[in-house]
Amino acid sequence: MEGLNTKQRSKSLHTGSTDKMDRITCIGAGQLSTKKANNRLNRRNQYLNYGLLSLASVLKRKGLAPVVIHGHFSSPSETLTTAIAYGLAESKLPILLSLPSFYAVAWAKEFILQVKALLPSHKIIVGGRWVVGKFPERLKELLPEADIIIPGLAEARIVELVTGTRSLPLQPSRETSNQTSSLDYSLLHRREYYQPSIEIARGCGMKCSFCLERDEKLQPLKSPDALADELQSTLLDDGLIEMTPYFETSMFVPNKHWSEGLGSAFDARAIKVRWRTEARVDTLKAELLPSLAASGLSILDLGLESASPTQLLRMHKTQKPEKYLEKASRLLVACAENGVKAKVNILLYAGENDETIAQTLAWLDQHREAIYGVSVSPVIVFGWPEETENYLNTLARYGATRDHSPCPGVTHINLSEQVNYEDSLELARIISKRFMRAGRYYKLKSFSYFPRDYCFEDFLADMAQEAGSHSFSTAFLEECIEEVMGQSAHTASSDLMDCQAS
Ligand code: B12
Ligand code: SF4
Repeated sequence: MEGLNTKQRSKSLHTGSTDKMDRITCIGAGQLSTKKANNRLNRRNQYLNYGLLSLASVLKRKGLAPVVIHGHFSSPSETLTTAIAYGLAESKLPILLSLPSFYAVAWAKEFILQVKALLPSHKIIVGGRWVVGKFPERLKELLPEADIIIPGLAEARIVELVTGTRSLPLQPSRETSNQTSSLDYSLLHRREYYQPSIEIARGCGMKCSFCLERDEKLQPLKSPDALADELQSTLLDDGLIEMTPYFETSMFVPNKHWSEGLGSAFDARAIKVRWRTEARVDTLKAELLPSLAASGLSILDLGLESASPTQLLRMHKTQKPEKYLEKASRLLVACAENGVKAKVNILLYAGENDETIAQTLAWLDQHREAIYGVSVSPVIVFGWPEETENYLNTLARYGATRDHSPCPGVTHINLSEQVNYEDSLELARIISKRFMRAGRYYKLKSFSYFPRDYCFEDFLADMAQEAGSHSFSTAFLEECIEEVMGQSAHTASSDLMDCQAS
């Protein structure tokens, strides 16, 4: 495995041969608070904006000098200070500001105002297709100080945008560039702290009613050789927590040739890596698990969503719920047999009632041995009013009503007469706690989202400070510690155990 020198990398980002006049500052907008409970643990999540990193990688390949800085849960001013250290003030090129979700808009607004106060002539280009949608003018109303707002994917036009911003209209582009790009992690500020994402496919098109990728055509998987080459230039072996990449795709549908090819591509390069990906329960073939596990598949996120046939039909998740659930069972068994940890995602949907919830719980209980953890959320409606009206009307047919909007673009709903918005949050917490324990929660998060220097002791200390606000169980903490830390568990200080009380 190629051992990359991270100190050298960040030094070249700061001072290297790059003329600071050519610096392109790419900012991943952060959040002023978290989507879920605004507690310490949720604020530790370090979500990589790999769409932005993809754009920066294109710019670098064209000879420009981008740097990618994430706001995460830092203040806009702190992020601006970092950008200035990278040469923002001396640069003549525009700033790229990426909005990964509607929750990031308030942060972005503050950031733009601060930039404009300090550097009034600097242009700011804003993008992020999940927020801009088909209505850039709506976002412009919220961010009037932004110079240009760009809808859609942007690899094919980013160079033009950065080097000739004035001639561009505020119109949706017809271009698509739905190909995955290889990500250059050397452009990422504090890159060594991120668990890497490798993009292996875009699109999906499976028509689930709640999902924005429902009509985006699925692209072919990146070839095993291209994936292995990208991994080789990405992975660091540096004494921090092991790098365990996430292979990003909305729908992982490999065939036998791809699954076996991955193992061969890794063997040819002597790559040993534990990786994670996400799949539907009814499209990933259980018989591929042995070869995928042999090439390092360790965690599989499964969008089961529900085990109530009624709810599955309402979500348009499947037309044949019984078959769907059968396939899900088979896949879970295959995961367990091959040592792959299955994390199951559950969506509480419109029309939910005692019966539908009982069906889902009974199914999860029945498969408990094969499930490593469960993550539960109520459905949230995202989008501008023009985009969501029809969908909200559809949900109303199942008894759902609008509850409130915590910020523009986000609508929380009462799922039914029986389950209002607050109940849905409580239900989500109860189900999560029933199937997710603290140790496993840490392992799952640390595999992909916690910074690579955030160890289990830090987690336990954070957890103890805010006992009670978590979506996992803190019962059987001693066993959890043993599961995560093995025999050295007994060295974990006993006062950490006090938080078991919650
Ligand atoms: C993978 C994924 C994640 C990953 C990676 C996120 C990431 N930022 O890349 C993780 C797990 C970390 C994640 C986390 C969250 N996610 Co998410 N995620 C997705 C998913 C499945 C795919 C995203 C994707 O398409 N990436 C691929 C890249 C290539 O596309 P891209 O990021 O859009 O980037 C392209 C364009 O947008 C554009 N672009 C982007 N930035 C800029 C900037 C400029 C200047 C320009 C010109 C263009 C441009 O160019 C890029 C390259 O072509 C989607 C959609 C889905 N099917 O559910 C949800 C989705 C985007 N996530 C969502 C949410 C809500 C979240 C969270 C808030 C949830 C949470 N638990 O807190 C966090 C927020 C994370 C954060 N702060 O970044 C919502 C967003 C809803 C909304 N409209 O607000 C979505 C749509 C899912 C849903 N519920 O419907 N997510
Ligand atoms: S399978 Fe997943 S990514 Fe595809 S439309 Fe359904 S929820 Fe969205």
